[in-house]
Amino acid sequence: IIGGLRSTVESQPWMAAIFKGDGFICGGTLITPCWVLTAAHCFPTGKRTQINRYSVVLGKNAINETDPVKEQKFTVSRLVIHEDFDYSTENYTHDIALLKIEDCNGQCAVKTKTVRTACLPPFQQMLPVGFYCEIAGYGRYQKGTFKFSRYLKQTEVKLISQKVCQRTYYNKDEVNENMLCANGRDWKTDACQGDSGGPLVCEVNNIMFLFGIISWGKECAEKNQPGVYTQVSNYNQWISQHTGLPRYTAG
Ligand code: 4AZ
Repeated sequence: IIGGLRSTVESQPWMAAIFKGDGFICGGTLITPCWVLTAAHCFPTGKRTQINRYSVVLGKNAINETDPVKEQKFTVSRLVIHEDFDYSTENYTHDIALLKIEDCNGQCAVKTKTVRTACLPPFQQMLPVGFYCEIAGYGRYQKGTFKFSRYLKQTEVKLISQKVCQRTYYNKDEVNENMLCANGRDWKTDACQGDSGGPLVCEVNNIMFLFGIISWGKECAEKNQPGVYTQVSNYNQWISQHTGLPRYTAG
């Protein structure tokens, strides 16, 4: 996250950190005790992904430190990458994947002060243009350096109209109705490399809903180059089909 603030898992308790071996690769969001939603492009496609190399940590404030009181650690028992996600098209449509998590006793996540689910928005719900939401991640924190943040960060971003995003900032081949765009105040704050897969959550009636998955963007925090997110409310059916969740879950 470029700009914004240092965050804590207490304020982003749905935040998941995804690792391949010992290396941090992507963010994710806990949507049920057993399932984390993330970006498809976090995983190699083509060959069969080896799920035994991945792990997920919930309740993590700092990437290089472990806090056994706050954290819950899991292996991945299933990885579902969207069938129509295709790297080779150089278009990130359907950038969505699900991880089923399981601890060493075969259990899923337990709700605590630092671990909690985010809700899925109702099918095809759209928020008004200009609505402020928040994003969080452990990714790059400065333009110009490739270092990832040691600590979880968060920032506020404002939703942009799809048409303006397609016509003014990007083009129709790049941005489609399965994506949403958002920019930070004065284009100075944004998601960046390493934040992919993480949450864009919006508060509606005091409930935090996962409206977006951090997906891509040209550069980070550059004027007229908004962050692009997977539009989660287009995927309720896909999510329920793979997790067995009801299509609309609030609370
Ligand atoms: C990335 O590479 C990435 N500025 C994610 C988000 C943005 C740019 C790049 C948005 O994971």
